[in-house]
Amino acid sequence: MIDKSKSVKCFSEAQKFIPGGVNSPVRAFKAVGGQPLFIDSADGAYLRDIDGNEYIEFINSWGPMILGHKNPMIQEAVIKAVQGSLSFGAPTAREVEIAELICSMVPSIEKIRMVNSGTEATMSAIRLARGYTNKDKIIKFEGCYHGHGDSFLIAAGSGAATMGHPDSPGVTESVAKDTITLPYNDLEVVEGILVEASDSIAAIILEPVVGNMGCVLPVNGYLQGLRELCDKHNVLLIFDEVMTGFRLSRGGAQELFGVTPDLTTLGKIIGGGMPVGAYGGKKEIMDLVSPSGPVYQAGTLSGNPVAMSAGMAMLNHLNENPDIYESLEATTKSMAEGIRSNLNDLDLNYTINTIGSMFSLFFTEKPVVDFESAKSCDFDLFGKYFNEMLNEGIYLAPSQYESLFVSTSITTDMVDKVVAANKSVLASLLK
Ligand code: HOZ
Repeated sequence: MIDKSKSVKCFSEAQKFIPGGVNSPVRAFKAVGGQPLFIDSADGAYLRDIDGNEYIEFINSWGPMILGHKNPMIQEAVIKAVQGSLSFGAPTAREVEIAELICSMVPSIEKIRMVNSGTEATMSAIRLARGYTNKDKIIKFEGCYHGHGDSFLIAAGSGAATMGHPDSPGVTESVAKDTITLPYNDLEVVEGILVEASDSIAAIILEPVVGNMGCVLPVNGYLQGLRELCDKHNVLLIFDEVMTGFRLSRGGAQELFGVTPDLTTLGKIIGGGMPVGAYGGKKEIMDLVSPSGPVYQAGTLSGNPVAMSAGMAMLNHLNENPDIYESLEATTKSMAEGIRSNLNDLDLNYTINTIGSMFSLFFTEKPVVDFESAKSCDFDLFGKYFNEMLNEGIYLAPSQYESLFVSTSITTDMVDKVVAANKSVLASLLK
């Protein structure tokens, strides 16, 4: 057994001063029945905890550390920016450069506004959609997670589902009534609602590939079908690409699937891992944002010079090295194939979903295509599996409702280690 005593002590201290001992719920390991590790540092594909244990990791700050930790290029950019001060609350040329770069990389984005988190991005995007269409309601899908804005904490995935509160107390009835929740991957049900009520619906928001009920892919034609329905019924289509943006391809899921949303929300990857979010889309819609238009949204730390510099280094690198995506996909596929062949030798119900560098192993025999099927997993087995993998030095996402993210720092040897650990852990759990 590895020594986690410093983490144990830190967690007990943390619980005195921080609700649940953590600043974001999934990290508490509550769903897997364990004890959270307190991280000291990370390098490449390795996380190091305060007890000095090292783990090959697949969280990567929930996506943005696509180049692994301590990337020298990004660190250099940050150090240089810090030397010029931490924040101005006034415009910088760097914001213009990164806006131009993002507009050139993401097909649907003609104008973009920086904010500080994915949550801010989605809250602002639906306000804008309401301002543009003069309609109040939005459609979201069960198990999709769009941050912790009130309108989205209804049938929400990620930590909300993990903690057993997909509908959060504190969200007023009057807010909740403006969010229509529907099952993911079912076009017919969307069409039914739009035929009935499109006069009151401003936008459909979704994760084009879901990362927050585990990794769940859109079925063939689903994204195209939503695009057509939105056009037909005068409803905006918003892709929440906080997880998929710059991860599935340079232009995100929208480029991969060839479907152009009206608005896109982006997250921490555009800050190279620093706290950043953004929303962007068609000029005609974005020009309604203040000060060019009346839809208000603001923030002193928006476009922060340090975060913009880190993001610029990251995005330039991804833009100039598109082969990264093929190699990330190859690594992820080889891990998935190794695990599949292990599991076929065991008496175990499972489903693997993978796309690009996103990956989920679900302990269910059902294909996982929506929240209902994700809920059918054996969560007890997942908790045991997670903790045993941790003991083997492999840090997975501490919830069945989260995707794994592969970074370019994962080597073939590491994949072999993960596949071997997966086999021995599951064989012993199923004995
Ligand atoms: N809700 C995040 C993943 N989908 C987890 C955030 C965190 O704990 O950092």
